[in-house]
Amino acid sequence: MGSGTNPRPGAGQERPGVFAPADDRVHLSRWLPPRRGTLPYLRLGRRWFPVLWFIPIGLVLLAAAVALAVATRDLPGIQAFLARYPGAPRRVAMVRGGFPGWLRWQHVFNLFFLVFIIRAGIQILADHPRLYWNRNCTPGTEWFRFQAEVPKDRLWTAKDDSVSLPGWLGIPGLRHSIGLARWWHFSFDLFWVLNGAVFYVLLFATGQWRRLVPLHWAVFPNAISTAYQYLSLRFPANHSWLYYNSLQQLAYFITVFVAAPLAIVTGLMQGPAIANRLGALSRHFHRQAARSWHFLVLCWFLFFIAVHVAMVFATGWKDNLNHMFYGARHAGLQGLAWFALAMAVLAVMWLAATPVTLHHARWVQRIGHVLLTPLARLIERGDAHVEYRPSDISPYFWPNGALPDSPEYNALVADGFAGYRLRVTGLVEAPATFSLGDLRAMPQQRQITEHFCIQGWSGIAEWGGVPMRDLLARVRPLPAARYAVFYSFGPGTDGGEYYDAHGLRNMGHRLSLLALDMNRRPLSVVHGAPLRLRCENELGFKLVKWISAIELVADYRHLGAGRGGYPEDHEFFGYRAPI
Ligand SMILES: Nc1nc2c(c(=O)[nH]1)N[C@H]1C(S)=C(S)[C@@H](COP(=O)(O)O)O[C@H]1N2
Ligand SMILES: [Mo]
Repeated sequence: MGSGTNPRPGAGQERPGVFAPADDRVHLSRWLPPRRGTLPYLRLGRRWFPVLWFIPIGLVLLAAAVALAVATRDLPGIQAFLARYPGAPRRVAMVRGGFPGWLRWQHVFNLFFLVFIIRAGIQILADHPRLYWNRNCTPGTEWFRFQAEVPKDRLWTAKDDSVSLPGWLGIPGLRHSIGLARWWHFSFDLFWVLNGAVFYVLLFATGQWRRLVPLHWAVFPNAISTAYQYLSLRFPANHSWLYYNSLQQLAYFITVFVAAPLAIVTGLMQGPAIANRLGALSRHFHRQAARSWHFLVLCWFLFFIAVHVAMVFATGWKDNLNHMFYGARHAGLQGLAWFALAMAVLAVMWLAATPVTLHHARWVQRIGHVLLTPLARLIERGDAHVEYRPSDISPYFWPNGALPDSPEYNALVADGFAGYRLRVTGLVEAPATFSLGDLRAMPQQRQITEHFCIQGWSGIAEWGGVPMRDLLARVRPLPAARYAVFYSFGPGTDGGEYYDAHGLRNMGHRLSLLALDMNRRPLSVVHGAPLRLRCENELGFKLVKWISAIELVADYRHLGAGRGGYPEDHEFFGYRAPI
């Protein structure tokens, strides 16, 4: 067991002994049991179609297109078209010097980063294996899923809905391993964006941009001409050393200047701290739209990679590999050798990613934390919030987490929470307990806001209750107090009580709320009765439900495994989660 096994002396003064031991690696026996999803399905109108059908359909269409192109190639009209548009504009701009070293290295880095971004991205998707064009995530309204329909006869939480992936595909494959997958996804995003930024700069500094940026309208007919020539199986001459044909140019241009920026924007827009900054825009370009577009960009990348690699090999693999992996126009097998070496390194990294992540989960979390916390801080700055209209309230709101089932909690439910007392203790001048009546007697605030679950679903609800700033004013934090720790009656996924810590500054935010009501009714047990936290610039896991006590502390490192909360300790989530 790792360093987080035992609560250190003085730990959790408010709730001694509640901390379940959290290890620094993943134990399969203590993780959520595996659950297989379905094959991917796409909804067209009211019917669901298996996505795999589209592969044979696509191949049949491709074969038909090839047959048509072969049969028509010698028709005079076609010949005239091909003569007029041979495959690239006549005054095409050429580059000098072929493929310089920086470009070749960036190409390899880009490939390496993208592979892990894609694998971790699919893992993230598997935590809520449904995509929607509407913002409410109501079951049945998805356009894509790889999970069965949501059962209606029993409580089905978002965690129940998550599915396992094979470890060679996802990182690390386990069900609800999104905490670890996000470190991979975001860390490699960072590398990928830096690599891409250097690429943009060098591209325009060196004239290599001429390869990628179309300068004539004639690229469109020329791209059609190129596609036709490929389909007719008489390929145009390969001039890649000097310039790209119009089809290549368009494909690369879309990938570099459309898909890549779109991936970044739609990724960022899924986080509450960014989405809540967009004001009116977020009404239309909401999280689920961003998520769907993010997935479509993934589909483009997968399609691009498949066609790109196929064409590299079909259009003169020896020269092509020499261009991009050896930097020579014509050479022997050097390009192939370097390519093979890159693929071998990639294969080793590919195979190592999942086992390393499972065995050294805390290190993955630590490294990710160091790389990404400065960015998380930046994103959290300022007052990000969007409030909605009553008509925006979601008809369905996914439930999440394991319900409390202790005798203590059940007794409270049985008497309608009449015996409930919220204890607020720790580094405060005036420790206090509050009954629900006391809390309802304080000034109440109502807010209609969007909930962002880390797993991917979201929903809008109206929350009512006591602003945290008013509660804090009552107990008067001591100068040393820096965090408010929220303890829960509910258990975490791996046993022991759920808890989470929040910086006091954020707790003073206008919309940080101790909620008693959801949609103008007292909280239901499923959604956190009698009391839950709302904090609108953080992901859902930080919004503790079934709150039993609040403790103000100077530091959270002595609590549990010291990462600032239950999912942080046990599921390797990040403490700051604005995205
Ligand atoms: N005590 C406790 N609070 C919790 C959780 C939990 O498992 N236990 N899950 C969190 C997560 S991951 C989310 S998304 C929200 C879900 O709130 P809801 O059930 O009202 O949708 O509660 C958060 N608060
Ligand atoms: Mo969540």
